[in-house]
Amino acid sequence: AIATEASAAAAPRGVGAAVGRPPLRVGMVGYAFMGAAHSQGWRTAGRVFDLPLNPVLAAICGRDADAVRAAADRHGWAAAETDWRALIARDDVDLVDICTPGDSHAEIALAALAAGKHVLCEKPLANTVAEAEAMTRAADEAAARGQIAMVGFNYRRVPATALARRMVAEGRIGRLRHVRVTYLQDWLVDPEAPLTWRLRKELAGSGALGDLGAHIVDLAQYLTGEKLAGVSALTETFVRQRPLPAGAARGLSAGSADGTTGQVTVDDAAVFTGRFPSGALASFEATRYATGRKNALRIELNGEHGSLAFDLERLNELAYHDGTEPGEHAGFRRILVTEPEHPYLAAWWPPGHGLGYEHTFVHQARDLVHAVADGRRPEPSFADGLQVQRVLAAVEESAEKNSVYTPIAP
Ligand code: SOE
Repeated sequence: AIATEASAAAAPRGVGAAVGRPPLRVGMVGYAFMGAAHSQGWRTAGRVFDLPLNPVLAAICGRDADAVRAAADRHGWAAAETDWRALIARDDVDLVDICTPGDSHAEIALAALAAGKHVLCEKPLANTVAEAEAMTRAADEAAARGQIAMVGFNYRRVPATALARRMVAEGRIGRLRHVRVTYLQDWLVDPEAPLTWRLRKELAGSGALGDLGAHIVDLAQYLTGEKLAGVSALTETFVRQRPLPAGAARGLSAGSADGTTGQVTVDDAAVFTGRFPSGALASFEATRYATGRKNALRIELNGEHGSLAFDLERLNELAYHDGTEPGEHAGFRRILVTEPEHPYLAAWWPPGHGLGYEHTFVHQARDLVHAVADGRRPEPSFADGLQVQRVLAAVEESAEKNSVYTPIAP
């Protein structure tokens, strides 16, 4: 046979590897930004990675019949439902993927686990610690029946952050002293930006704290392998009244104002410091008001023997300083994280042909499929999601008390 240009040069190593394997039939609730990102993950994982089960996009669910049908067609889902209970009841759904606002996470996850389904739930796990506790209890009971429950902290699945985790665990930076994390966006800088669901406590739970802070708390704890012992925090809501969206406001800034305003009931920004059990100090900043910063997640770890730094805007790179090198040639160097030896990358493109944001969702789907096939508790588990929720609650409590140091139950 004559190799075509596509097959000879461009095909990723694992193309089609899961096709023909037993199916893992996914039902997804939600079809906005995260729904699109997760669809991409489910659609692609089995075409790139050699998976034991082949993800099948069985059914997608949303309240608006026309919109969910259009989303099903656009993203490749076989069926569309308008009631999540009907989605859970379907015999052709093995796993329920929850991509809705936080106010419905607990109810959907509990029902799905009770119905014998595996569950993937977007972050933050829930809107309150009590909900997250109930979800974790249900996940533990379901685990005994062989069901899997995972929370979607996708930034663990950037090859460079996974490599950083590996390097910390190998002891390459030694005893940890500092963790410095910021997650900066600017989509609320305009005081006329509409009051979408993300700005309403009853729907979103909290603001920048739960949306962005949850990511950086999880990432910091994942990279260090430690859980925060306590925090001191400040939060602020800079603009307290905003125009109400006229229609259904989707995404980060869509929707048009009709003249009436409503109250913002969540934080716009959260700044906090924390202590790890090892004695390392951490600082965190999560904001939607960092003018010019679109999705800027940065983390730096300083240890006794070296440092690691990651910047989501350069996600194929990891900066590493080996402090044991002679001062003469020491300094941060850039590791281009595109080698087949790096996490996730053996299945993708040749070295130097980088990945992007969407691939974190492909890797998330890949890892979850393996966990389901192996009957293994995946990470991050619901218990991990609950612990992050406890950190968020401690941040709120500390901020209410003007930054009083607030311990976090282990
Ligand atoms: C909006 O702030 C948002 O989409 C978050 O909800 C996501 O979790 C983050 O990855 C990107 O920004």
